[in-house]
Parts: sequence; structure tokens; C-alpha cells
Amino acid sequence: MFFELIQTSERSKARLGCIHTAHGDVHTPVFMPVGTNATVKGISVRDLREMSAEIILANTYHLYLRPGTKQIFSAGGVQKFMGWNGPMLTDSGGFQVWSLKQFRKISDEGVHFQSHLDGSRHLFTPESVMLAEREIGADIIMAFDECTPYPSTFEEAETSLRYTLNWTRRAKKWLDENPPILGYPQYFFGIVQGGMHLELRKKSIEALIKIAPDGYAMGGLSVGEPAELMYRIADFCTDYLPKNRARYVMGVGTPWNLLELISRGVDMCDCILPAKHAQDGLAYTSRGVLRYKNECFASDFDLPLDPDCDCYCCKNYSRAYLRHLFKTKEPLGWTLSAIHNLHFYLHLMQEVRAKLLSNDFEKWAEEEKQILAESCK
Ligand code: PRF
Ligand code: ZN
Repeated sequence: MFFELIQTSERSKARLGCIHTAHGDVHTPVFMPVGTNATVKGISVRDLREMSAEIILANTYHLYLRPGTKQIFSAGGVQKFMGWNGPMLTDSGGFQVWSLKQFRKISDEGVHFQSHLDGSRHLFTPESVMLAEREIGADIIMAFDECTPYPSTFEEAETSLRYTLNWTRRAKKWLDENPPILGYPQYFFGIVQGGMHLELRKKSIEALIKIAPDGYAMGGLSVGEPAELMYRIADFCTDYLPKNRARYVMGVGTPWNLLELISRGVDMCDCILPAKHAQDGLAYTSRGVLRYKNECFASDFDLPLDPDCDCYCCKNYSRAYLRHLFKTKEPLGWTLSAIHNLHFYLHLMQEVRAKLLSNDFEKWAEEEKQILAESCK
């Protein structure tokens, strides 16, 4: 069995589970560090193992452009290529080509787009993207979808959803006719779209259930809508999604967003925020958000970013030094603060799982959310 539901909380919809892949097990709820180009920016796989990362996300769009998916296939798959050899997931490129805006044209066939690198022209179809994902060889592969913009009228969201559902059907058919080529299973996730329209979200789920993917993602969230609306949509979706399948919210979010989504029955999340905010001189800590680039930390030689953190950065370096590296734009500064932020996210998920196991997740999460979202010194 691919996804094993271990326990559902009695006080919320939060779940404990395990995803079994050929490259190892993934304990859920899980946060997946983003490794767009088959690398988590600035972070070695040694660091990733040390912070107990269990699964990494890569992007089909980027790997298709460079180094090319055939090249990754020749390496024996992306896990071997990047020296990680643990579980991996590839996003389909649906969201990335969608983000190109003026450089893309969508039709029933698929998406014509121009590379952001050299302007060269390409066509992604559900079939070509599934081939690309077979060649990249991630353990979990995402359907080719269209991310519905926010805001969208019912009609716009319905048209967009029609593309996603047709493309998902074609992707599944192609996968059934073209088994994995790297010698291990690849699990296929459908993506729920439908914008902020509950009726369309429901329709999307009912259609996806007929297609019978191995897991379900909620796409089209965190695209500019208020957080409360995102929570409401996710809450609605998890009421209709099959209990015995993993649920993944794509591209979300802050630590407190994750706690909210987990209590609504979400098992998987990914986000570039921990890495991105590291570049902005911002650290997530057990006491709140620390803007370590601020002047007031210039002589803070004794404290690490987070006194309660045992990551490589916090064990060895002070806030004053991190601030100096930030001010001088030294690459080590990005690496160290990204190590801290990712470690923080992954450690938070470990705590979530421990609290779920001991049946006191909800009360803990309620307190934790308040603390984490505040600014601290
Ligand atoms: N679709 C895909 N990838 C995504 C999204 C989506 O809707 C989002 C939206 N937050 C992030 N990544 N395929
Ligand atoms: Zn740390």
C-alpha cells in the first residue's frame, strides 16, 4: 500500500500517516523542501539528511529545460542524479508555465510556451509531461493542471477546471499505457482546482475520484486570496476527498498556515518561503519571526537565531554574524539561514506528529500559532 492512514484525531481532522515509496518512507503530516532544479538552493544533501528531510520536490518545467529529462533518465532518475536517493515528488510544470503569463497559450491540446531562459518555443501536453515525469523518475508525479487565477468568476473557473480535468484523464490514460521506465513505481496525484467556488471544487473532486489517482492535491490556493478563504476551501475539499488517500496542498505556506491546514486534514505541503525568507534576512523561530538583518542584532554575539534550535546554523553561529553575512551578501549567509528555516519547518512537523500521536495536537497548535506569527527579538 502506498499511503497508510495511521490515525485521525478525535478533536480535529488532523491525521497521522505514512507514504511508502521505493526510495523510503515519508511520515505525514510532512513538509517538502523545494528543490526546483534538482537542488534545494544553497543546501547540500548532507544538510538535508541532517535536518531529517524525508522528501524533496523538484519541477518538471525547469528540469525539462535544463538539463533535459532524457539526461536525468540517463543518470538513473533524479534521486541518483542529485545524490539524494530518498523520496522525491515532481510538480508537473502546470503552475510554472501558468506563471509565465504573456509567454503562454492554452488550448485543449495543452500549453504552448516560451522558455524563460532563451525564448525558445515548446508545447506541454498531458502526455508529454507524463513522459517527462517518467524520465525524471520521481516517486510521486503530479497531474498537468491549470492553476485558476484569483479572483475568477464562476465561468472562468469552470473553463479552467475543464482543461484540468480533461488533461488529468489523458495523463492517467497515458500512464496506464506507459508503465514506469526506471524500475520502481511512480504514484500519480490528481490536482483539485475550481478556484474559490465550492461547487466547482466539489465537481472537481467527484471527477477526480472517477479517474482514481493514487493521491490528491489541492491546487489554486495561496494565489492572492485571504488566508481564511484558503482554509475554508481546504476544509471543504478534505470533507469530500477519500480518507485513505494522501492530501497535498501545493505551495503553502507559513508555519501557522501549515498548522491550520493540518487541523483541516491536509497531509502534505511544500513552499519556497523558508528558503526565500532566508534570503530576505528573516528567520522563523520557536519564539516568533526574527528579522535578524535589523540593526539591533549587530552586537548580538551570544545568541543564535533561535536559542531553542539545534540546527547546524544555531549550534555554530551568532545573530551578529548572520546579520553581517546578510549585509555583505555572502552566500554562506543564505545557506546558513536557509538551513535554519528549513530545519525549523521540518522540526515543527516532527512536533506535530508527536503531538498527534499523544493526542494533544489541537491545544498545542492553538498556542503555537499565536507565538510563531508574532515578531520577536
Ligand atoms: N498547480 C500546480 N503546482 C502548484 C500550484 C497549482 O495550482 C500551486 C498553487 N499554490 C503551487 N504549485 N501544478
Ligand atoms: Zn536553527
